[in-house]
Amino acid sequence: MRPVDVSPKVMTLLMVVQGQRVLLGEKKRGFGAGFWNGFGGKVDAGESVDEAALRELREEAGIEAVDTTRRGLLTFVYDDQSRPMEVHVYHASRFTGAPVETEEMRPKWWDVEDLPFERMWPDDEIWYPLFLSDRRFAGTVHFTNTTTIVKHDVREVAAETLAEMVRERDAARQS
Ligand code: 6OG
Repeated sequence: MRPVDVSPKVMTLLMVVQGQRVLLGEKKRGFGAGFWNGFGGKVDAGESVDEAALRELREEAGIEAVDTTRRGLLTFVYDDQSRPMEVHVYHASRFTGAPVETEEMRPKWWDVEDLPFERMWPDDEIWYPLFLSDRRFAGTVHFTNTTTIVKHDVREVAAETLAEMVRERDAARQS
């Protein structure tokens, strides 16, 4: 019998923040359709996580970020899906091009004081305050029925701790 694959799906998530405004996209299809979210998706074979973050932003919003930084590492565990998700969260403030609607996403600028949390993944309310105040963060969120949070341990971490966690995950994937 083939062993069950429980390695996490490695994903990216990038939000562009300019002063008081955040660029989000309304997901038009697939996992999380109907939710407003940053831009991202699966890391392809042979691609670094950083490269994937830029590619997904390009594919989903038609823009090129020029100053991305890593901000968070989130693991999502679901009781109704076979594999957890490892989401690498990025921040950018500068980009070239103009956001356009794509097959996947409808982009729109939101005021940071007026984010549509009722139409976003429920974990966002936990980590956006850290993200928007330029902190680094990490942790695991456990879901039941895909979207209900059962428990979480997301917390602020030092930049060096985040970098070390990322190095460990990279090494685990390559082994
Ligand atoms: P595709 O299926 O389009 O990638 N994602 C989440 N984002 C937030 N904010 N919260 C979650 O809570 C999420 N679960 C997944 C990762 C899906 C995109 O959705 C993000 C990817 O950017 C559970 O390839």
